[in-house]
Amino acid sequence: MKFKNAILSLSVISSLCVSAVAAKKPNIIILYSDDAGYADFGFQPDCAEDMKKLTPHIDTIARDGARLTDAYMSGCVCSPSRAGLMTGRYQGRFGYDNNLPPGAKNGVSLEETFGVKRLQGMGYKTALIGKWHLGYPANMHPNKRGYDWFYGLLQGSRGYYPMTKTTPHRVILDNDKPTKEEGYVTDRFGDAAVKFIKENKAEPFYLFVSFTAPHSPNQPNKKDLDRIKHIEKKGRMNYAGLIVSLDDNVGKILKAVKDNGIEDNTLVIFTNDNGGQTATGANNGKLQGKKGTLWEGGVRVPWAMRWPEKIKPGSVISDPVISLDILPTVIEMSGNKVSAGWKLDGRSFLPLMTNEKKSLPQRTLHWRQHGSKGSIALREGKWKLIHNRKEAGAKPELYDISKDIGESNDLAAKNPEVLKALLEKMKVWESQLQEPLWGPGSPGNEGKKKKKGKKDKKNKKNKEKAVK
Ligand SMILES: [Ca+2]
Repeated sequence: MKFKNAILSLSVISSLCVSAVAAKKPNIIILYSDDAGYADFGFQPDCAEDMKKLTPHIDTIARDGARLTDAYMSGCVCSPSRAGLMTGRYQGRFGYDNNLPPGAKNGVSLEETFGVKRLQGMGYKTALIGKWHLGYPANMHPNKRGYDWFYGLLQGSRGYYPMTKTTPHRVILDNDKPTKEEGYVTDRFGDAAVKFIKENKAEPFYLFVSFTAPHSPNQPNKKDLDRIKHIEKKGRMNYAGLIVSLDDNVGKILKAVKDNGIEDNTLVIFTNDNGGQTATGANNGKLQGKKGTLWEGGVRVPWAMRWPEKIKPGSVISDPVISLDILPTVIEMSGNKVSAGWKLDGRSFLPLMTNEKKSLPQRTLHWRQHGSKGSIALREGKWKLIHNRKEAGAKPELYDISKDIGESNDLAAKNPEVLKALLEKMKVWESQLQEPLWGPGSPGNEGKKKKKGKKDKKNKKNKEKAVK
């Protein structure tokens, strides 16, 4: 009898241990690049020839996990895209169609709750390393929106080398304290991420590494010049240098995850904030358009993710996924439920990661920029509808994205019924949005012409002085 009781106790203890292990919440790491090209990563099937060997570390994320073929951001430029991802809501719902100008008094409305704030309340240790670009006022600071630790810049970009003259929005802050100008910026962010992982390995954490690379200015690390010398065009070569450093630092972070023994229980997502900026050297491959447009080249992004416990190595996920889905996925992974009251726009892609499902029910994805007179687009199944309303006389165009990823063959005239139904959906969605709170399309901003001379002078004044 005693023996039986002992066996029973042992089994109770062991089942308690099992449930304790099972209950350990997974860690989340989001590695976010800035303005990178769709064809500029080795893991992309149509990777540009000159970049094929430059991203070995990022490529391992796809190799050891999954590559997404139809991944999107909710915005086509930096700031709105981040606003959507971090709140889990279409940013147009709170007037965030446009980029946030340097030093603006606005930001993400204080009525919106950042997803990370919810995770903080669910026992996650949270950090944002790198670019913020979601509000300058003190009450919109990352520490106020749910990040325990902020190590980065408030503005949208900065020089990669120490600056002789910095500003409160460009300097790298450690929470609210300016740090000394030293080191190469991408390395500083990689090192900070490693530090955070080491210090927080024992608890579930949510780490968002918001690299500024490869956003301009194109200032590669001098030590990397040999690795990019095969690229002839100078702009493209220097851009590639930013990518090389990004990849090295992703490698550093992946190594820290392994060395700290948390690899199996950590989801790592690598993606990019908007379409590639071809003007500064990015290559979007077959996609039409670039950053700042609603063509696929403006919103479709490279995306790889790894989670050894759940994702089978070498998986390919082709069901469309949008950045708005990250928050509901992470909430589900943490063992919690999304509340209807949060009014999120995305849905969890957990069943796609675990291969429980190959696809989820069809839905409609939407985009808009510059308010009700700006461009608007949607995707539903194989169809992409785009209306560049800013161009005089432009009509809605319809593409079969499954066969025509480059959006070159307009099928609107041949499919009037599809066009009509999708236009109606577009109208219903748009009726739920606010006009932009600032910038193009905001009240009082319509028809405003840029004062070119004055603006150029201002830009020159603000130009960063990088010390190399
Ligand atoms: Ca960007």
